[in-house]
Amino acid sequence: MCIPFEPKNIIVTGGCGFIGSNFVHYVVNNHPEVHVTVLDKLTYAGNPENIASLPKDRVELVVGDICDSALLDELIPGHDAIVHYAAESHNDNSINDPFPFLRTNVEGTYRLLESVRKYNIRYHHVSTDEVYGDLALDDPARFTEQTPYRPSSPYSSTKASSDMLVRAWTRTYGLRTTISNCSNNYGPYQHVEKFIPRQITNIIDGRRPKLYGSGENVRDWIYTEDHSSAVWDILTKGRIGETYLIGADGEKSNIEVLRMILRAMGRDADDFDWVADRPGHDRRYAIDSSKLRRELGWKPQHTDFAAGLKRTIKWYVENESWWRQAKAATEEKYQRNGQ
Ligand code: NAD
Ligand code: TDX
Repeated sequence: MCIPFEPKNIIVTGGCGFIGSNFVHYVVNNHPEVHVTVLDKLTYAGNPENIASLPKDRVELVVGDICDSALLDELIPGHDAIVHYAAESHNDNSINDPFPFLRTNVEGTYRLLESVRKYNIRYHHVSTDEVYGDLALDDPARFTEQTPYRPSSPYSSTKASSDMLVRAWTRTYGLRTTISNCSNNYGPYQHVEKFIPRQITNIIDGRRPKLYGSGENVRDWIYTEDHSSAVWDILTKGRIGETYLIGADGEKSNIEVLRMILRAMGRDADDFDWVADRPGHDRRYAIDSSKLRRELGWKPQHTDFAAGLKRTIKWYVENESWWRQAKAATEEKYQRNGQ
């Protein structure tokens, strides 16, 4: 029988990004006894507005780099857990310029692990299903915790490397860690470089959405808040040294998702452009999350994808000021790539 871990002071790295900030909101809303220190470098993907509405006595923002060991030494004492979200997270960027991915995703994780070792605090590592590579479109299999690592992109190879560091530091130094590998997240506050927000904001701007390759690639979608509740359950109830896959049975092809967006926004389902494919484009991701459900009793709450997509579209329509600044530069970058 596992005794639940009851953290009071946690550090959330990358807490101004899309998923990290959702987790901060989740903790503030559901666990009034917990104080959160967000450590975020505020790269192009980090926006302090994402957590600005939260009470200052519950959430403190420290602007800094996870690669800065001196800062970690200052920050960590007095905290009882780190939940590590900070990363360079976009596959297309990793293909154009892999180095920032090596630095933040690999060196950053190394720096954190060394500090965790020094101060002996609980560590949860947020990773991705992409470490397992891809599945064929007609393969009935899904990823499990036993699937061998086979990353395809510079991004996923750095995430896989970071997972390996966590496993090695856990076994060698006895750190108290867990790892989660989650499928594709969607919802408000996602950067406009990513598939769903890019298409929604293109339509708002009167541009045609852009579909890579054949459009048949499959992603397994989960609403961000369900990812956050799963990470909380793993942090507090997960078995030390274990990996848990997080997914909500949300497989859909890209063309299916795009047509749902077009219809929900009152446009013709064929009103989009086919563009150059992503090099090495993973075909299909699919998660079997039965270990997490069985062991920790976790269940996703937002499984109606059409409803989640409508909420997400509404948010982008109503929060143009949040994304407007990033849109032009993002599209220029895509245009240079023929995408
Ligand atoms: P994001 O790009 O929206 O946010 C990343 C955050 O990390 C930003 O706030 C950024 O400023 C911060 N950051 C980057 N480098 C940093 C550094 N060196 N030091 C401190 N902060 C730094 O990413 P996201 O989509 O929210 O993803 C968060 C995590 O979840 C990542 O680890 C990612 O691999 C993982 N993940 C994402 C998905 C997805 O669908 N987006 C799915 C599974 C797992
Ligand atoms: O304009 C586009 N057109 C298009 O067809 C974009 C931006 C993407 N795509 C395709 C590529 C993918 O098959 O849509 C799919 C989703 O693309 P992304 O949003 O870039 O996500 P993906 O590459 O699947 O990776 C995401 O999920 C796993 C996150 O970005 C990662 O951080 C996470 O680890």
